[in-house]
Amino acid sequence: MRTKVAIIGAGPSGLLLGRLLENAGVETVILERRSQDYVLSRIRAGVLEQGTVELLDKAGVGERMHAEGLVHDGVELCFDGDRHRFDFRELIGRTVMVYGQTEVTRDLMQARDASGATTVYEAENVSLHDFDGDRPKVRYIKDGMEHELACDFIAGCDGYHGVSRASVPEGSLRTFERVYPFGWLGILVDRPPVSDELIYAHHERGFALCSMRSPTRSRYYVQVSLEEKVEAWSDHRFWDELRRRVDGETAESLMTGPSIEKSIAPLRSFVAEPLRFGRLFLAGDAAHIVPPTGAKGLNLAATDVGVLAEALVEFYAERSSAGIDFYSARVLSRVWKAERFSWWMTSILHTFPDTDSFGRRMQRAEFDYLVGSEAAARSLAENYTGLPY
Ligand code: RFL
Ligand code: PHB
Repeated sequence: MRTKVAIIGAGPSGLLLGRLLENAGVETVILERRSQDYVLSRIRAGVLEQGTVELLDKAGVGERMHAEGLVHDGVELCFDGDRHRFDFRELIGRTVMVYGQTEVTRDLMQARDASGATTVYEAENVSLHDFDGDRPKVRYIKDGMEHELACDFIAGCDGYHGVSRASVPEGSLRTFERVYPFGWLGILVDRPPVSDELIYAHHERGFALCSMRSPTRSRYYVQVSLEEKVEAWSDHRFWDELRRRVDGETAESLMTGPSIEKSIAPLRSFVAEPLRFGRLFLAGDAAHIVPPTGAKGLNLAATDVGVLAEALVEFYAERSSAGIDFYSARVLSRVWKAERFSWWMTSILHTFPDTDSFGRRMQRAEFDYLVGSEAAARSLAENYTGLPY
């Protein structure tokens, strides 16, 4: 088999890249380790920046998002029970869209299936070869048979644990990492959200987040230690803990119910540099990880592949390598700013095991500054709704 761009991974970055390239007449094949149903069963991000919404529109997959997604004008931050609303529309004239990653992925999969482009699910033992020359190849096993896919370029969109970054020769990659000493325990529940907008709460018992997927489906998180096991958290225990961390009014209005999903995610900041090795490109979680506090992971993945698609289309249309040569630097400058924002949101909203009384006062002062200064509030708004690239 032969194609122009071999894409490893059918998460949001691989599927969106595939869609943008196919729309421009650049043929792709996607190789995904898991089944389609498995990919759709993962519950992850919930907030789309305006730029991500625009990119999904450009890709021609925005129809259901606009019909079912919820436009949010702002968010609320709550510090030890004091709640304050930040109105992004008023502050900077921008908004975000609440539409789950699962739905984005479903829309992209349906569009790809309808277009007839090739996606190989349950592709095992994917391995990358010869991307330092002009004729890269990808080998994989499907239904017990070995296959080889020849291509012009390989896009590594296979997440943090994927094979693409691991295939880069040692010494060619520099990595930067911070692992946080806690995780998020999240539940999904078929009950209306407690508020029209998201509430991010700091409490001495730990961070909590009230989020949503639709007017009838809510997503809630509490910070837990890394030693916690999900089995130790009955629904009852979860609701009790959440109530203690938010303000009284929110605690009283919570509509609780049986969880339909419950899992713990660790928090990490990670960046690999550079993002191009010959004819291999890294994009999305394969290239960088942010803690979810800033709601940036999926949005960074989308901007990466927006830039990469433009560069590859330019290569085929104009035989110019200017775009692909600039890909890594262009993407990384935005990635580092999102890393900064996600790290900062995480730092002020969570309880760290080694935070002393001075550190706690600094967290409170950050909150009071945001509440009291329009300049600080505008900075929060521009970062949360997405910096330009
Ligand atoms: P994905 O979604 O991980 O998709 C990568 C795909 O590659 C496949 N794969 C392979 N395929 C072939 N061969 C191999 N060797 C392969 N190895 C892996 C995988 O099966 C998978 O289908 O990466 P992508 O597309 O870059 O998308 C990134 C986003 O998924 C990610 O940034 C966000 O979901 C991060 N994230 C969150 N971001 C937010 O903005 N808000 C959130 O609330 C939020 N919650 C989360 C998250 C990530 C989580 N992870 C990674 C565990 C919650 C969790 C639990
Ligand atoms: C979510 O709804 O899963 C969500 C929303 C905002 C975040 C993180 C997660 O910052």
